[in-house]
Amino acid sequence: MDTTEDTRSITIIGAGLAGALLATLMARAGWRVDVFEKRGDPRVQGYAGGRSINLALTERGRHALRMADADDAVMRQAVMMRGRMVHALDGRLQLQRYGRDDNEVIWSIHRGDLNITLLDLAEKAGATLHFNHRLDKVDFDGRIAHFADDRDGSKHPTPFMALVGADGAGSSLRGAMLSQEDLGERTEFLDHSYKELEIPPSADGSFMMEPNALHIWPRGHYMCIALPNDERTFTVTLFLPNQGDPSFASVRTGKDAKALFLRDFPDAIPLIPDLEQDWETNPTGLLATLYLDRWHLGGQAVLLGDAAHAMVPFHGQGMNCAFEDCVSLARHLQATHSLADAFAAFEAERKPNALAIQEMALENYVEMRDKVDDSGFLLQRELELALQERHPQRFVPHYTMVSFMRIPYAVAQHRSHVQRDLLVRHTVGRASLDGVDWAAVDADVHGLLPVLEEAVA
Ligand code: FAD
Ligand code: E1W
Repeated sequence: MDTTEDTRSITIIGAGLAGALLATLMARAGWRVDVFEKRGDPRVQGYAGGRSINLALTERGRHALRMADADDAVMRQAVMMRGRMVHALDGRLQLQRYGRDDNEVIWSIHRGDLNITLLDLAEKAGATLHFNHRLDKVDFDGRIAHFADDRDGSKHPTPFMALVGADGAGSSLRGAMLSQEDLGERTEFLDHSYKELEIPPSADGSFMMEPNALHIWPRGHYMCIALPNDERTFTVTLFLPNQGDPSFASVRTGKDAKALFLRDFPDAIPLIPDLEQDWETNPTGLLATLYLDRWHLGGQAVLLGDAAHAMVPFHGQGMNCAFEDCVSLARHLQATHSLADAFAAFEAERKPNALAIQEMALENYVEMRDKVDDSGFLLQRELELALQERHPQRFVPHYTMVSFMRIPYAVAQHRSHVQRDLLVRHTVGRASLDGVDWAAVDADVHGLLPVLEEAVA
C-alpha cells in the first residue's frame, strides 16, 4: 500500500532501545507514530530490564543518536572506556588502549537510563507510547494488530498501516510474520551462557577499580568482563560454557561460584561482596545468533535490531547495529512513498552488514577469552599499530573500523581478514618486530589494501 502525505503512519512494536530511537526519528520527520510496549512505563515504575545493565556505546550508535539530537542527553550519563584492562591470573593489570588517543574511546551507558532518555525524546517528538500492550497476534489481511494487557488480560485490537518489529530477540511480530511466510529463520545457540554480578562502590564512594576501562579476565575457554556505571559500580559478566568443567553444569550454587572465582578470578573476589547471593538470584542468560533470509512482509511488516539479527555480545555492537538500522530504515521510509520498496531497500542495505557483525562478534569471543594475553597476539597488535602509523589510510586496525568508524560492517570484515592474514604472515616465528622486512610489509599493504577515504591520518 502506498502512503500519502496525510496517512504517513507507522506502528512500532517494542519501546526498547531501537523502538524508542526509531519513534523519535520518524515523529521528527512528521510521521504519525504509535509505539506498543509489553512492559509498563519504566519512568513510572522503575526499569525492569531483564537484560544486561550497561552497554558499550561506540561511534555507530552515537552517530544515530546525533541524528535524533539525543547524543548530548545520553552522553551526560556515560563513562569513558579508553581500552581493555586485562587482568592476569596473578593479578597483574595491562591497559590495552582501543585507539590512538582520547578521541578514540568507547562509552559505558546504563540501559535503563538510556531507554528512559530515548522514551522522553520520542514523546517530545510527538510519538504516542502505549505501555502494557503486548503484541499477541496479527491479522495481516484485516490489518489489525491484537494487543494484550498482561495486568488484567484485557485485549486491544488496533488497526495499523505498517508494523515495525523492534521487539527484540524473542520478537512476537517475527512469530506472527512466520505464520504468513517462511522467513528462512535459523537460531544458532552458543554453547556458552552468562551471569551478571555487581561490584558496589568502595566505602568512600569511589570506584573499586580503574573506572575508564572495560575490564577483562581472559581464561582460555571462558572469561569475565566488567563495565563501569556512572553511580560508581561495575557490572561484571561471567561467560562460561554450558557443559564441561568449569561450566554452568558444574558451577551450580553460589558456593560453587565462589570457589571458581577463588581459583580463577581471585582479584575480583574482594570486589564482589554479594557474589553467592548474586549468583543464585540473577538468571543465567542464553546467547544465540538469529539469522533470517527475509526481514519484511511486503509493505505490511519489517523487523530490525535484535528481532531481525540477534547476535552474541562479544563485540559490544548489538545496540550500535540496531541504532544504525533505525537511521537506515528512517532514511528509506523518507525516500520513497512505497512502504514495500522502503522495507526492501532497508533489508538489502542492512542484511549483509548485520551478517558481517554477527560473524565478527562470534570470532571476537575467542579473541577476548583466549588471545588478548597471548604473546603472538600482542606482537600482531604491535605490528598493527606500527602499520596504522605507516599507512593511516590503508591499514586501519580491526577494532577501529568496527568501533570508531561507520564504514559498512561488511567492508570492515573483509579488510580485517586481509589484514589478519598479513599480520600473521609477517610475525609468524618471531619474538619481536626486530628484523621485520619493512619494505616487504609496505609492499604488501599497498598491494592488498586500497586507500580507505574515511580513515583519518
Ligand atoms: P530490546 O532492547 O530487547 O528491546 C525490545 C523491546 O520490545 C523491549 O522493551 C521488550 O519489552 C519489548 N517487547 C518484546 N516483546 C514484545 C511484545 N510482544 N509486544 C510489545 N513489546 C514487546 N550491545 C551493544 O551495542 N553494546 C554492548 O555492550 C552490549 N552488551 C550486551 C551484553 C549482553 C550480555 C547482551 C545479552 C547483549 C548486549 N548487547 C550489547 C546487545 C543489546 O542488548 C541488543 O542488541 C539491544 O538491546 C537490541 O535492541 P532492540 O531494541 O532490538 O531490542
Ligand atoms: C567492546 C559484552 C561485551 C561488550 C563489549 C565488548 C566485549 C568484549 C564484551 C569488545 C572488545 C565493548 N567489546 N573489547 N575489547 N576488544 N573487543 O569493545 O563492548 Cl564481552
